[in-house]
Amino acid sequence: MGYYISRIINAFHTFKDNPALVVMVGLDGAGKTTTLYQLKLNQTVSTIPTLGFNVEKVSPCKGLSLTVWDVGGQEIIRRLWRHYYHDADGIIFVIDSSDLARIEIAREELVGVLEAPDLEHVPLLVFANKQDLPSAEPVPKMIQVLDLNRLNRKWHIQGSCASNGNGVFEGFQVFAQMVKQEKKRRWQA
Ligand code: G3D
Ligand code: MG
Repeated sequence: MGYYISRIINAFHTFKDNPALVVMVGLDGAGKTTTLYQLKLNQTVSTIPTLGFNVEKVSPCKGLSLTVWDVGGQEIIRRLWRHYYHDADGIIFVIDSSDLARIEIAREELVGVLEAPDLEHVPLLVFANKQDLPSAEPVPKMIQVLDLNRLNRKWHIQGSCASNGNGVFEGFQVFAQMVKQEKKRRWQA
């Protein structure tokens, strides 16, 4: 078993009887599938194609269930997403930090996701991906562009390079802690 996956297993182990349901979204090409691959899945990612809408479902370890899809679709597809938000404990947003042409579209999609009533209080992890590319905007710039400081929820941004795994484990570890705290807060409420 790889070092990283065993660390992620530890991070999510406390959820084993009540898995954290996490949605991972981002524009196509942002690096979601590559990020999943870095979790060193020893199982096939199952892709469920519906009308113009591919959903990947993955449970890389006990305690973590990930549902992944591309945002940036038409309104009709946007309505389908809501079905997947239900009961989510966390959101992971993956963005291509080097794709300046689409950064504004990505920002709008993130705003749309965060407006979903089912996701009102859930923690957000942003992977500012493709940090290896010379044209990538650094993390502080991505915080500014995405206006993260204005969010009224727990969030964390992690610079990453999904193709070599840099930052992927670190991001998941911080995220697991945030999800844990939020679940606990809700149980106590
Ligand atoms: P998606 O699932 O969000 O649509 P993918 O995105 O994971 O399929 O990635 C889209 C393309 O970006 C892939 O290249 C992938 O290898 C590349 N990519 C993903 N993460 C990184 C990264 O951190 N750095 C760099 N340089 N490339 C990355 P292809 O050529 O297969 O389309
Ligand atoms: Mg993909």
